Amino acid sequence: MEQTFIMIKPDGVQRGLVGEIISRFEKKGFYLKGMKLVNVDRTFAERHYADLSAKSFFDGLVEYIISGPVVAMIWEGKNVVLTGRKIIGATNPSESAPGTIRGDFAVEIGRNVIHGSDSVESARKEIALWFPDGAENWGSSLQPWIYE
Ligand code: 3AN
Repeated sequence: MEQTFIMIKPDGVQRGLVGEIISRFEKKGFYLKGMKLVNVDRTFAERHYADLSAKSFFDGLVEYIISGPVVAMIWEGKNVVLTGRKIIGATNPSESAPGTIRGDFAVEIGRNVIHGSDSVESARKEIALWFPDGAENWGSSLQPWIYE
């Protein structure tokens, strides 16, 4: 089944939003397949955000991501990449709808609490970068109540 990479950024960890965010993905019906609290170094952060290296905000973005521990996760489920982006909300919190994570908990684009892969291909690359040993293998006995 489809997987996505979700990262709770340093502001989300420092503000005590880890449980709230995990809860939203769990309650939706997605499965947590990998999770770690980790401090990434500059080189790693630059690799994660390599596609944005030409942007004016790149240096600030890297500083932000290395400023404290992040929670890196693999979530699995039907259409989890796209649905995960909807749960997260628009990049700029002033445009993200109430009810989304950024809509409910963020004000600034440069402190927007959470990252989610933007495509199945990005998810594959990001999971390989953050979880080189892959995901955990477990199935839930409740699956028939969520998936046909
Ligand atoms: P998303 O995280 O919604 O996929 P991207 O990939 O365009 O958005 O941007 C990655 C991250 O870069 C954002 N989460 C945000 O932290 C930061 N970012 C994007 N645009 C800006 C901006 N204009 N100013 C500052 N930071 C930005």
